[in-house]
Amino acid sequence: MKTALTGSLVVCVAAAGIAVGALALEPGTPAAPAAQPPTVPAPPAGAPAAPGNGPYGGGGSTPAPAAATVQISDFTYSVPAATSGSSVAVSNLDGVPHTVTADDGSFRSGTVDGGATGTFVAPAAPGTYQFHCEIHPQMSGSLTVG
Ligand SMILES: [Cu+2]
Repeated sequence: MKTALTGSLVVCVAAAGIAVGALALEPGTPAAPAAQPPTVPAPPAGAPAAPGNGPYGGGGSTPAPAAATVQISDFTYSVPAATSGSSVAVSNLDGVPHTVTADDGSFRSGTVDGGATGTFVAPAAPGTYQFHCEIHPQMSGSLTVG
């Protein structure tokens, strides 16, 4: 019995060995696959127009063609700085006519009806110019020309 048992074990071991050998002879994992494709680079970041530079702006860097507008409301002037020699608009928000007339006569808008818009040309020489309304002497303001 003992011998038989041993023989059986041997057979089993041999069988196992054969099985192992068969496994070892089987083709293993295929060779390393072909070179992997290089990492696909991220799509180039195009150069879309930077926001704010489009035709609709947004950056506020493009001044309106009319360099400045004097607003008149409630018999009061709202005066921005003006560029020498530039055209300055006069927007009369009141219901009555006004004028923008330089005290020294260097510029004058003429009569600007209520709700209308007029213009005058800022003096060429930089400085601060006092002006008034020819229709309402109590109205006055100053225009800084640079
Ligand atoms: Cu007036």
